[in-house]
Amino acid sequence: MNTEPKNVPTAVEDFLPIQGTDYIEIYVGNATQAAHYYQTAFGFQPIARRGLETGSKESVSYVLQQDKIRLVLSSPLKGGTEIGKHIDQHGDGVKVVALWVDDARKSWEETTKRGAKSYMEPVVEQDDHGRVVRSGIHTYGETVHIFVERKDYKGIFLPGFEAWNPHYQPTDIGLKYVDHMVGNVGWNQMNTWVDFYAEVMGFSQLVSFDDKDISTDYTALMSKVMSNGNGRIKFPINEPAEGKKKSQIEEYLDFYGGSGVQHIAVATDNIIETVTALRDRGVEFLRVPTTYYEDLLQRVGKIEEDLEPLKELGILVDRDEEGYLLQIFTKPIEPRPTLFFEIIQRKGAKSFGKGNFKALFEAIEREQASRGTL
Ligand code: TYF
Ligand code: FE
Repeated sequence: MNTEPKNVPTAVEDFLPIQGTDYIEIYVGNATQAAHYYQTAFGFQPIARRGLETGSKESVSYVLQQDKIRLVLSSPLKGGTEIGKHIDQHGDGVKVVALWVDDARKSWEETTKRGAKSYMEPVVEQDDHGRVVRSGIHTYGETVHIFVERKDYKGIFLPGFEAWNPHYQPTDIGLKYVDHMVGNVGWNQMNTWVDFYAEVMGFSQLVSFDDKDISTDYTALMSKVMSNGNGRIKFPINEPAEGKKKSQIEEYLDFYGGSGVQHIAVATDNIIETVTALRDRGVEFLRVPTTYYEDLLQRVGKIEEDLEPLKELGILVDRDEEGYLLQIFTKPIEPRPTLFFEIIQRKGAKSFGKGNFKALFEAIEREQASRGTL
């Protein structure tokens, strides 16, 4: 692993200050049922919606929230739409990673002048609750970033949406914020997108992993983690590498039909409670062999959690110089082996669980083998 900081910003002003992830929009075949899944299984709360009732004739969107995490689930209401084509090409998948900014117009200007391809010129949307400015740029594959400026807005989500407060409101499961979102990009494209985040968005590189970190027996990949100035946005970028077996990244690219978001890592303050609830609600996780737990405490040292529930749930632990982290990965949540979620609890550690790669990637390989795609 290379921990030398690259592209470290000097004292110059951040040209793209970002407050956090504003929302993640997933294009899905059936937003009505997907909303039920994210409420029931993941404990998201219904917040707002847009559809035929609000005069939206082409598409429907449901907005769900859990603490700082906001999901938008969108489906077409007729054939031939942009959303429908996206679903045909990619299956259900992340279209928009929206970033909360103070100035959406400036964000668009600063990034497009540095080479970003515009997705949406700055637009002002208004209703009784104030005004929102949004703009957007393209990133890898068909994925886009939308900049959202909401400092003059008091509404529930965005103009055009109505409050949605159905009877059915399952309890939340303790998910707090988006920790990181990972992009899988095509062969030899990692550095192109690393440069994009550095030059166009002013991010810097936190760490990199290459195929040697991930022993040749395991599906090979390379990864670099890009972060914005205040560290609230972290985007690891993976590319496949040549290995003995078909890279899990290549499998993703084949099924997704190109580059796209591979996983959304969401943070909790109590991973044992959160994962217990997710499992009870039907979410399935990757499992490592129980031998993983035999030498765990020798490897990571003293931890506050009891070993038994970690082992029972299949939660992984890793330590770095600053502390430790606990993490677990869901199986793909779509018919295609593409998008999945990571649940993460950080106890000081700022890293991404490198010590777990071997066990994790072997678990992924077993899944690939069961699909016949290895
Ligand atoms: O985000 C990360 O880097 C970790 C590890 O296919 C990881 O969650 C990396 C690649 C991958 C699955 C997990
Ligand atoms: Fe991750």
